[in-house]
Amino acid sequence: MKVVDSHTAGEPTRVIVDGGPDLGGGTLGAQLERFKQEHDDIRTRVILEPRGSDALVGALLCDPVESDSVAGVIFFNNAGYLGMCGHGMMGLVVTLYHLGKIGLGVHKIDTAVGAVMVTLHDQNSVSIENVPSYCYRESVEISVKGLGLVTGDIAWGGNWFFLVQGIPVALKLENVASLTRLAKEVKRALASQGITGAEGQEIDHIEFFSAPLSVDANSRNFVLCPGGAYDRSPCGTGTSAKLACLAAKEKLGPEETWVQESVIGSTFSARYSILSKDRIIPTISSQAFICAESTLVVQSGDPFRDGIQ
Ligand code: PYC
Repeated sequence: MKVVDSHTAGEPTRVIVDGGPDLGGGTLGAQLERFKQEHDDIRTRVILEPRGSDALVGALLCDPVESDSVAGVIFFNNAGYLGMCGHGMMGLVVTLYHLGKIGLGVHKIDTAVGAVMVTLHDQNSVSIENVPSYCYRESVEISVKGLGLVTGDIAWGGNWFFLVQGIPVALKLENVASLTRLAKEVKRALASQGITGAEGQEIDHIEFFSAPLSVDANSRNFVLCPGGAYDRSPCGTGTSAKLACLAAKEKLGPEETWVQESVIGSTFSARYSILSKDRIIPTISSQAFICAESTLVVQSGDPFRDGIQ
């Protein structure tokens, strides 16, 4: 299997460019379901140690579904499958350019949750127009072990997020272990108190916010991903969820710039346009860099051929 690795603001993406599973066509939602049911060993082989790591997001390059799209993609990680992934989409776009499959300019890419318009400005600089995003519930109170009463918003940005401002631990790299523990408690509390996305979906991303460290940013975040790893980037879908909440509270106007800083200090620049009364279209910009072009090998007798589970 041939893969190309990149990172977007520090968060890694591995694109399967050749030798991936044959998912037989149809919508990307149907192909994702077939991937999950029939080829989950490929997900674990690509993502888990010893070939991958918990932080890695995988992207299976697929044929486009819509006639004017340049590619399709299915995202996955150490825990399962993602409808959309912002940093991963930027990684995919620089990968397609690196492989000579697209040029600079505007392109459309199909995902399992809808088509996404992307603009490649130069070999590393990408903007993505994310899927419609919205704030589902504001100021939801939950009781969390180790934190007490916590108030947060629930929003969709291509994945489900619980967004909390003001955690009593600084959003710094040296606090990642404590932040991860607290975010897991928040996730557990949401599940045990029956708090879900709009149609009962699990809220599988937890996002903490604080004031930024850089004078050029508006906010700093820490994002817990579904498999327990933290996002090294400011999280594309998480930044989209944040914009949806800011828009709902009239704290950021259409086309105003919001700079979101990650827990490692990398940034995404973001803005939105209005789609309808309660839906926005976020545009997220950053840089992604190619790190490796590799062939994943499985030797006969390897007890960890499908990853360390
Ligand atoms: O950038 O949307 C994102 C993302 C989701 C999980 C990790 N990164």
